[in-house]
Amino acid sequence: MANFFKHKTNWLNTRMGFFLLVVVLFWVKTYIAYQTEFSLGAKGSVQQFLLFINPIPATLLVFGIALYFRGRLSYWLMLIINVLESTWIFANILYYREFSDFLSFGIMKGSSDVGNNLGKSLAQITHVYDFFVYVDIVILIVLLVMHVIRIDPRPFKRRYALSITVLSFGLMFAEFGMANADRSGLLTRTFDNNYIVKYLGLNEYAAFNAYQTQKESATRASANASDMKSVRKYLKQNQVSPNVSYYGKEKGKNVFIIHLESFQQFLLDYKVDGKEVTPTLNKFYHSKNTLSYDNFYNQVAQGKTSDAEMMLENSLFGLPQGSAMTTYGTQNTFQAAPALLSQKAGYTTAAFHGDVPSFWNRDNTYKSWGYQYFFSSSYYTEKPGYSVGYGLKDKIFFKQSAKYIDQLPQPFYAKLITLTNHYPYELDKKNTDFPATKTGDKTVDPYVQTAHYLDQAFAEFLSYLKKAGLDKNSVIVAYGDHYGISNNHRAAIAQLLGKDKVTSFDLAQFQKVPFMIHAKGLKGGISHTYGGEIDVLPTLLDLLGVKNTDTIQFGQDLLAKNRNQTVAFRNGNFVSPKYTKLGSTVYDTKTGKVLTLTAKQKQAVDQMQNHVTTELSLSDRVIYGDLLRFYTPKGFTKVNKTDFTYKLKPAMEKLAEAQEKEKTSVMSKNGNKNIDYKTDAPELK
Ligand code: GP9
Ligand code: MN
Repeated sequence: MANFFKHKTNWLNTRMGFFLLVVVLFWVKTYIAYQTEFSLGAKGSVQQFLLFINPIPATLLVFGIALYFRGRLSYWLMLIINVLESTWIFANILYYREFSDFLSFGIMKGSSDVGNNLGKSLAQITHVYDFFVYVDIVILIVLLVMHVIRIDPRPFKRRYALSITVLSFGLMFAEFGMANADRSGLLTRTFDNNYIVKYLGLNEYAAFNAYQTQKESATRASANASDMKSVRKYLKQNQVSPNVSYYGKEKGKNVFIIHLESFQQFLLDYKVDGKEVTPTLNKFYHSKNTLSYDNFYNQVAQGKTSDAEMMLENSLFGLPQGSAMTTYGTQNTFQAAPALLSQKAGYTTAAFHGDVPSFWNRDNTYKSWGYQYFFSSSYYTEKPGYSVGYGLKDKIFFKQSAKYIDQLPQPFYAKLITLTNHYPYELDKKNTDFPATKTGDKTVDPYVQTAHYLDQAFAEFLSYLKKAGLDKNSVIVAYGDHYGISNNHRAAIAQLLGKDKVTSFDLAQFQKVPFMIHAKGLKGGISHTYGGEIDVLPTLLDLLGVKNTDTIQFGQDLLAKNRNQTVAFRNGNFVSPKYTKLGSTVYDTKTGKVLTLTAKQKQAVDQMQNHVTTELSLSDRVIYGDLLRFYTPKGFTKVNKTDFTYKLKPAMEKLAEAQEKEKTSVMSKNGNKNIDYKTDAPELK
């Protein structure tokens, strides 16, 4: 064996030869770890290819440092770097096993209350085979010690070392270019750590995370309690009193938040070939027991769904860039809907979503928000054909969610995030029984088909609620998170709206999404008040009679009489009943005409702009500075993330225990049987 090596592989006795051997072994090892230890979800040839090659650039760069050093030292350094790099993989394997996510520097610093209990469980989750990540190092050491590979004492040319460094940077840029072409906004929108590792690799992820953590902790460190004072002062000045005829009217009822993915207001009552796209939602919208809004706007930015969630459950705006859930969801202190409702009114709180839990960092953020349960992909049965795009098809998702809803002690707060009506609006033939629109724009035309499918799924869910008796004691909130058709499709939008062309004003109005609150006996009707996602939490809390006068919320109850109807878009533009301001242009909201302002009008518009800019920047200050750590409303206890686990087994045990203790779940009241959920989903036949 030794002879074989000596004879055949003289090149291994050169510095470059040994370096390449180290790099290749490390590359192969990383790739094996990718495939066996992480679920990165590489789909299609581009992603598979990037996953395969992505360890190379960083490995060349980092291990290449050793080439700048002489003789033995250089060999030593290669091994030391290997130990460090392998330990990074090792630590991530363990962390991922427990949290389905990669380690972040914020967590490693163990700063204050993040404590993920990692230390305690480390021994339990380590497997013997995990140490395989060190195998190549052992082999290399043996080969060197046995002199199978000889150390090359000759000085290594600086030029060559430099070439390797330059090459590694070149490869890194190429890799980033390809990744960004496949997933634009990879680093600016910060969807999911899995994505960064899948596309760029573990080292690049580490570098990006270190940069982000450093930026965050700098702003966090410079913030102080007096910043909170100015926020509170502002909120106090802008406080409105709730509507007495609605305050507390729905006290103690269960709450369903139905997140209608990418669902725009124009879809309601919209017809294609004479057929309603969403007959059930239309009925729901017009019901005398539904409070509906026809001037309700989405206010999201790059964080899309996550921005909507942030606003809905915290009444804090998303950030101008990236996703607040991803960047601040793990570390920051929150006083979100789930925590408020469970602490102040004894609610069980649960989120449901048919995608992986790491997307938008939900698995961490939801703990910070106080969600007791998060039913995500691992809780759902997955078979070929069950999923499309990001995850489970809505009909299957709702059906499988019901068996968990049955088990929640009442009252509960349950958020169900649908998925099928998401760009690119793909759906198989057997689920498509609705005509596409005929604008000729391929992205736009199938939108109504997936919206129709979502409507059918919603109809099935409503039938289930009725069957379970939940229609009587629940408030059902349904809302669209953001646009489905982006502004890049002007011509198609014009056709959909039956206009010759659309102006910027039309596009701003196109940002309306449904917002509906339904409950048995609730005095409904379509309200024309202007509002947006930021206003949902105060509205809901008032309806439930949960005190929120001392909470940090930037929205206002939509039912309040004297509320401010200026709706901020995240870029500082705004809509109001009178004026719509987009950039420097002001429109008359009633007619859509551009206005030349009189001095008096200008004063009014300036005042509104001032309001918008102030609320956005104060909300940002709360998130950037983690200001909620400085202020806890009376009767509220800071959320402790370690109270929650979203791992299937322990979470289900906890739920069983809670059910046994409280005996208020639908199942407890139904002879411990699930409600029979009816669906016409062809996959389940
Ligand atoms: C993914 C889903 C989609 O889990 O929520 O998010 P979006 O792309 O709409 O922001
Ligand atoms: Mn969305």
